[in-house]
Amino acid sequence: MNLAHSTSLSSDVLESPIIEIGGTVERPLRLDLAALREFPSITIAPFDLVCFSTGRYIRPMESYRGVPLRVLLDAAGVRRPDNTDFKRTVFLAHAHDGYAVTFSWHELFNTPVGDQAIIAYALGERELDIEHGLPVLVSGADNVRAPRHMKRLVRVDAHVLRA
Ligand SMILES: Nc1nc2c(c(=O)[nH]1)N[C@H]1C(S)=C(S)[C@@H](COP(=O)(O)O)O[C@H]1N2
Ligand SMILES: [Mo]
Repeated sequence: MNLAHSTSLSSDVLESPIIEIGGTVERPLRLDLAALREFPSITIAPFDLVCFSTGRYIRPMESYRGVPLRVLLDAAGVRRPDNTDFKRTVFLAHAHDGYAVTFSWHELFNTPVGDQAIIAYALGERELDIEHGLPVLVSGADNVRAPRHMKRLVRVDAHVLRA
């Protein structure tokens, strides 16, 4: 029996997911599910999941509940006093499988997209589990939803782009 393999399998499937907020922030965060639930949560409206690349209709999604991404970014300290770097900051969100998507500071903090970009832990009446993507990073205001419906988010890093 391959012990290393079985150890990584069990930590994948059984352990509660951890989310990290890092990169160019004042206070990097490392949150388990219990810590995530301490933050104020919102729900987003049900929507149809559609793939951007193929136009394929995937399935209807019920209302997700979770913590707005910008709430966590604020907790991590994205804006620094006497510094306008935030205007050139983008956030790269990484999933367990290497899938990654961007958000910009402006869309999260200064457009309606930010009102509905959440890290979700519940769907309809049910708690999500890892099999259903827990935790799902979902952008509820996107025109086509699948690209930023990211299953198994692991971290979000702030990057300040150079002009
Ligand atoms: N973690 C992760 N989330 C992801 C993806 C991925 O590759 N990895 N692909 C996205 C894309 S392009 C699509 S079309 C949908 C596919 O959703 P499904 O796998 O639930 O059918 O998931 C989105 N979320
Ligand atoms: Mo897709």
